Amino acid sequence: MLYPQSNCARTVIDLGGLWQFRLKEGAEWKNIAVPASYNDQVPEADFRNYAGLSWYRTRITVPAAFRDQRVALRFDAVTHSARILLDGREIGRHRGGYLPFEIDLTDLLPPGQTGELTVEVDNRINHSTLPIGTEGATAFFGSDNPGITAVEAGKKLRQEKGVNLPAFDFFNYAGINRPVRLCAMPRAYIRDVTFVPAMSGEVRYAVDTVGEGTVHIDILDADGNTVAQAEGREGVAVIPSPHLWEPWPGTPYLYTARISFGEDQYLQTFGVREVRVEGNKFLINGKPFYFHGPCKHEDSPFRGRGMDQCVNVTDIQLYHWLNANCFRTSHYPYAEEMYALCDREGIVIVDETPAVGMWADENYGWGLNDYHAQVLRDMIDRDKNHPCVVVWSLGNEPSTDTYPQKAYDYWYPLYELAHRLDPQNRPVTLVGCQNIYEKDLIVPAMDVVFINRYYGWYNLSGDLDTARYAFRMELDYWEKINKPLVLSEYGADTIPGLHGAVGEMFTEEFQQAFYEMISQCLDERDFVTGEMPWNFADFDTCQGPMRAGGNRKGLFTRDRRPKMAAHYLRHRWGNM
Ligand code: GCB
Repeated sequence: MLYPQSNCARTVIDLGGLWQFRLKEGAEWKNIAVPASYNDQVPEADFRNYAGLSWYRTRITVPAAFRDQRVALRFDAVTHSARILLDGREIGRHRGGYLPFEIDLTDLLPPGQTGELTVEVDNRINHSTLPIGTEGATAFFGSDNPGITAVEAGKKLRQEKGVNLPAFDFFNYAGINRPVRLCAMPRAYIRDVTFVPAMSGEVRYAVDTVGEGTVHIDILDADGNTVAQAEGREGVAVIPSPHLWEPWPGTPYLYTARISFGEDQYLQTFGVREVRVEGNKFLINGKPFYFHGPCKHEDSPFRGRGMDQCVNVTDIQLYHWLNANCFRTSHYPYAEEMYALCDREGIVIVDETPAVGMWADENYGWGLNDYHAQVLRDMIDRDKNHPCVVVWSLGNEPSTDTYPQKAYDYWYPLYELAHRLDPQNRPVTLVGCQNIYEKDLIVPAMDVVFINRYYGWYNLSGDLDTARYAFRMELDYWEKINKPLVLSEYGADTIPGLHGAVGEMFTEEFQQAFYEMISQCLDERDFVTGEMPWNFADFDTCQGPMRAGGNRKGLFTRDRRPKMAAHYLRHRWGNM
């Protein structure tokens, strides 16, 4: 789905601002900011902990000037599912909280008219959603002491109340998290574009259109000069001696394709770069690439998971400060603005579906296969043209060792599907949990092995010498698999300002010593192609006995102040 664009043929009206919000049936309507999560905008426990349907409303007008145009209402993300009503009548629905959807308004609200728009939001998570909820059975942290009569009775009561218990470690922020826009374009229009550039300068392309017309393409360099042209809905344009898109610290050179179709026009940026796995190397433009940068969350004070360009820019500038070159969109696709920014800044992205929390049981995958495939399809469709995206991640930390064959049967078809869907055929991974790795069939079957490991934190806690010994032993195992390996999470909760001459867990000294120890193990191995600490910044989670004010494994605090370990990694990565 194309990102909304204002140009000589198209107009976009941003519908962000103050809307009205009702948390539940019968509650009063309150002012609420859009886009942003609703949870932290009102200081009431209900807003934080609510599980169920809520409603947003505002009035929208289609300008009279949009006569004879196609008009669409575009939601970049409503978490986790949405029902859209116009003057009380349902006009659309969408399942899934991190990808865009569009409703054609052309015949529903004529130019010059105003209507009341209602967005019904459902924030509930369970075995039929991505990310997954535990269905009230067990909280993510805390064992809920199975078997104790009174605790079991409490769990039952909790389940009846209808609470959200995430099977994942980030706060279940909900609402209209990303922009809402009214988009006008000619009736005969460009529906989608696909670009597959090669280092030779050959750019394969396809343009999907609706209505009558012919397609013409001009490819412009960064100075606006036309360097190639093509005619027709698909074909090849050739850029003579192209500038390559290179990740930081190289130059992330971007071209723009100006696509004309009848009266419509769309400008698509793309980069000329190739991504490939060869033996145990990950290659960008034929050169070995070493991933080094912390994983992220979309998380900031007040707005929760709400899109904010200022936060995005600040974060990416801090990646530059860190001398980092990448992140993973743990644990869901991010706002489209972030990918466009990373295209320009040369920050490489591992793009992840929201499949997190898939624990093992007899009924592995809870029948999510088709829906998961749809989400993967929509994510690849949305992000396929971004040069910054170099790996697709099918999901995070499913159980893969309790029912190894069931896990393989669930995930392998998704792996194949990702390869079939992606016109650029990027490498695919599934991020593995710390587990009985010898039993795991699916994680080693990926193009690049991504493993999350917490030696010295969740296990062998605090004893970094023993942790080093154990981690080295596991690396011996992976060395034999002979694929590129990325340590895709490792980290230690750290309270900023907590110090110790002897660095114990939670001190800044411990966090730094932990990273020094792991770095030492990684530096010994040739097949290791990346290190992605957990996490860029402290972030909000649901409350629990292991979370004091959220997850504190950030290299930065939640308000983006560096801890000691950030200085250490900045120095390490600066010397790479
Ligand atoms: C993990 C998860 C991540 C958690 C992290 C932690 O393995 O992938 O979502 O936040 O561990 O800090 O426990």
